[in-house]
Amino acid sequence: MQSTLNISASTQSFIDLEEAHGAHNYHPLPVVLNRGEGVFVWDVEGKRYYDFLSGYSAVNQGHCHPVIVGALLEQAQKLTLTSRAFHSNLLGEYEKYITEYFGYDKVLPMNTGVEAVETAIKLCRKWSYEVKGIQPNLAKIIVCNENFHGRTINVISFSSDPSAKNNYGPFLMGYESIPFNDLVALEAAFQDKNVAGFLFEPIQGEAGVVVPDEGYYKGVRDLCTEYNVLMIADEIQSGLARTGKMLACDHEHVRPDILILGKALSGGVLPVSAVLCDDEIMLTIKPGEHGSTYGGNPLACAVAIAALRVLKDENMAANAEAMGKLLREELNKINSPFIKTVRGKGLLNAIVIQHSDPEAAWKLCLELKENGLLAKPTHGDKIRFAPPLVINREQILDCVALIGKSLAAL
Ligand code: IF1
Repeated sequence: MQSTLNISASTQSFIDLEEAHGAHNYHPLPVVLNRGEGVFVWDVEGKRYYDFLSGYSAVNQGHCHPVIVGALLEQAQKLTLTSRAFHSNLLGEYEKYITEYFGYDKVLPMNTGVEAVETAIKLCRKWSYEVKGIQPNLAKIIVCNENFHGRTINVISFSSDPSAKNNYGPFLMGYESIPFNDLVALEAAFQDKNVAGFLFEPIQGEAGVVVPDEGYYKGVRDLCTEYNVLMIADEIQSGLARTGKMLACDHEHVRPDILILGKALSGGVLPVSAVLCDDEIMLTIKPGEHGSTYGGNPLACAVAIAALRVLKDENMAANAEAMGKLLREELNKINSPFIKTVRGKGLLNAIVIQHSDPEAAWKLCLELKENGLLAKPTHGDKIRFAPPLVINREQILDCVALIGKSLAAL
């Protein structure tokens, strides 16, 4: 297939600026965006695209959702940051709202997803020494092969992805990795009395949208309860209505001991993350033992309340469930020889490409771009299809037609 790379001079000039002055830590698709609204983004040439990545599921509510942007603009003119050295009028209101929304005693507000993962790890370890009674510095956390939980040195210490950890050593200890979706391996790991917690993504995003077997979450919950190990669900990508329920764990009515949120907690407007758990765990951290300059800032509180409210007010989980089912059904009807698998839950989906050309997934994404749909390969042969949760039936059918047309060009 000839993937035409007709990049205009204007687009190229923006790309050249990044190339000259920015770190080369990404390899983006050759498109330069300057506007977003709902399921659409526009490039500097005025061309419109369906966004099938949604900012890696940070824009679940749709680009520039008016209610969320409205909350941002209103609060930005009042008070944006007090630091936690002083109280603000919004932090308590936000904390009440989000803890009642998810049914936990307390929340610890942070900013990026990986900061929330680090916070959850600190809470788990502290609880294991001060409540469970594990000997100091012996706490072990079980993680899954092919995990992705962020990019700090501690978190990549337990990554199994060479590109995420190569030449960043020395790494931190206290982690053991087992296969995802394997309850036998999990119970075997729990025989070690020093296990404090099990950190997992309910659906593995970066690994290419790997959905576990029915009953996995329930099995994890039961084993964690039996062995007094904290069930730590990283719902940064799978949460907030993305998989057709408010949380992926809701598909099996399972309640993690520690819930980690990020990304769409702000609707893609600014970094907001959170760790929720009950008092027995949360109150092991005393004043001065953890913090963050921006954690819980009033601007983030206002934005997060709005972002959470619109998820419910606009029934985005139900729409994600219905539109995701339609998307997978219609993709399977394309019956392309190049689609090996279609998989996902709600609007967190991926296709696995089979083709003699190792660059086929990338070339397909270039073709999709030409046809007005933006998506990006993950780990070579998988392409994530995760549009904003406000997408409607007509738009899904339109996108499937674009995908079919692009596949035909492969
Ligand atoms: C990149 C994808 C990757 C996450 C889960 C924590 C974090 C993420 C389940 C950290 C972040 C982002 C990071 C971004 C690409 C994207 C991603 F799966 F979403 F596509 F990498 F796997 N837990 N995921 O997915 O949150 O600190 O980034 O706010 O780093 O390239 P963060």
